[in-house]
Amino acid sequence: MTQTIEFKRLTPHPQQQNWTLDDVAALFALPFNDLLFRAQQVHRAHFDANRVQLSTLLSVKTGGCSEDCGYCSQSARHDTGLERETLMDADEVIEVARVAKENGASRFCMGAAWRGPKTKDLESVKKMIAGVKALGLETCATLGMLKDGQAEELRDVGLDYYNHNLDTSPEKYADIVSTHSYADRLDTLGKVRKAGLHVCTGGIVGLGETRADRVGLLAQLANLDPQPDSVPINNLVKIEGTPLAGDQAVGWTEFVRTIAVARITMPRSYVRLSAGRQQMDEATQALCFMAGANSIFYGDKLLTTGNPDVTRDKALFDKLDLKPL
Ligand code: SAM
Ligand code: DTB
Ligand code: SF4
Repeated sequence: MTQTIEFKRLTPHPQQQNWTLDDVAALFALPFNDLLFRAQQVHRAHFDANRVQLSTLLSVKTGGCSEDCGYCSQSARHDTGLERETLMDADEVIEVARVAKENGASRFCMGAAWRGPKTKDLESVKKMIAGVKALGLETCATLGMLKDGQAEELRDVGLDYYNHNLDTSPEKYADIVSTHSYADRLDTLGKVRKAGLHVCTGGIVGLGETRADRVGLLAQLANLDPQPDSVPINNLVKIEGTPLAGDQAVGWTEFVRTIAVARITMPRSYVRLSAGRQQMDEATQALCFMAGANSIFYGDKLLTTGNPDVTRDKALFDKLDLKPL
């Protein structure tokens, strides 16, 4: 006999902010098709399922970072062969942003390989942000940990979003990074929220974490109050010379599940299918969109590694009848 599974029609509901680990684990454990179906229902209750937001990334200060994040090409503690670069000129950054806008991006994200910005650096970054904002783009920055007052300074020159990822579960974090703590990450997110900036925070799949760690990460993100505006889910890009380069990759179904559970637990957030798309086939990307991803990094480069080129992404959007937001 065929088993029929009944689903309640989902209507927009108030944000559930008390996701227990068991709730989140139960979503992960659903049969794959049931999970995707639920994720699509939630997605369609809150978003146009055929529109995807496009963010372009630029590394404005590359390499030589004091931190020891085990996945990162930019840590001074790993021998990855990456050339260090000093902070870019604001004019150069603004020109890259102008081209990104011409190509169809709606948000421009500036990343710096810092533990956090020093006062002098912040002045230069503020010029970049003001210039990018003046082009009519949404602005995002990811500069590491912030001190009191810095988020307000960034807001005042036109910063819209601040990205600061929790990366993994609280239990796993110390295996990945020793130079700062999970509490430090949460502290910066609090400062960002308090300044009224939009919060962008997510994590990485493929750090050698267990499913319980993925559950723990998503429960942390979903229980932020309010929930993050934007949730990047990265698939680890393996960088030779980093401690995590040899880890077993997570299977594509588990990656798609992670996107689907992020969508269900954070119904109003933009869930970004982030790093790792260059290594992912188109069918898996399509499943991620089906699972509720509605944002991508768009442009030939992420920070230090490649991303599908713009023509390839335009072709993929055509095949899937997706339109940029
Ligand atoms: N230094 C700042 C910080 O750590 O917040 C900003 C830049 S840092 C490179 C931004 C995020 O990129 C990290 O938190 C991590 O989630 C992601 N990331 C870095 N390297 C990655 C890799 N090899 N694969 C996937 N995601 C990566
Ligand atoms: C995020 O979650 N992913 C982006 C962005 N936020 C800053 C960074 C991905 C970096 C991938 C590896 C690299 O290119 O260095
Ligand atoms: Fe530095 Fe950020 Fe890379 Fe960590 S993730 S090493 S803080 S650039």
